[in-house]
Amino acid sequence: MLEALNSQLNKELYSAYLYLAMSAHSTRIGLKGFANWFLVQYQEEQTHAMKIYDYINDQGGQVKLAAIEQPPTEFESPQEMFEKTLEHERFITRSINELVDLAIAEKDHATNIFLQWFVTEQIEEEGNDNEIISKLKLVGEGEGGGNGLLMLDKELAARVFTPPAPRGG
Ligand code: OFO
Repeated sequence: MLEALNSQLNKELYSAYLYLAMSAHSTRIGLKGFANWFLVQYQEEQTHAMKIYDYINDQGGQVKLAAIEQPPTEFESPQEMFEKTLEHERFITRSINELVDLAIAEKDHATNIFLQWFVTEQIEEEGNDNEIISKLKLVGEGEGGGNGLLMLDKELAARVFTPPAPRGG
């Protein structure tokens, strides 16, 4: 279980890295709202990683930090970024589900309960990505797609990072 949790910790750090790369790309192409959305996502992923880090420590396990894979640096379009995001989140969802399966198989009730937060979080993440992809498709199809994209950029600029409640609080 410990090995699988350390592997998930690495996946969460990669998620953060991937969204930071998308934020940088969005800034470069002039979409500040998209850049903000991905920067907030980067911050959220760091909190996911730290939740696992803290849990391993709390359980007296050994945190093992492995190399973080390099994320892509080029993306064809905003839609491609969100399609890649959804694809990645589906991969993370499968990974979390496998962790839950393992916790159940090992009768590790504490880890099973700990992982339920992630199960719920993945529903929200995939839902957000699907919603933005739908909007991007609408924008792409209509005339004056550029205007629609700028409106969506404005909407994504409003996303704010909310730090998780302090531990034990
Ligand atoms: Fe995107 O939820 Fe963590 O990885």
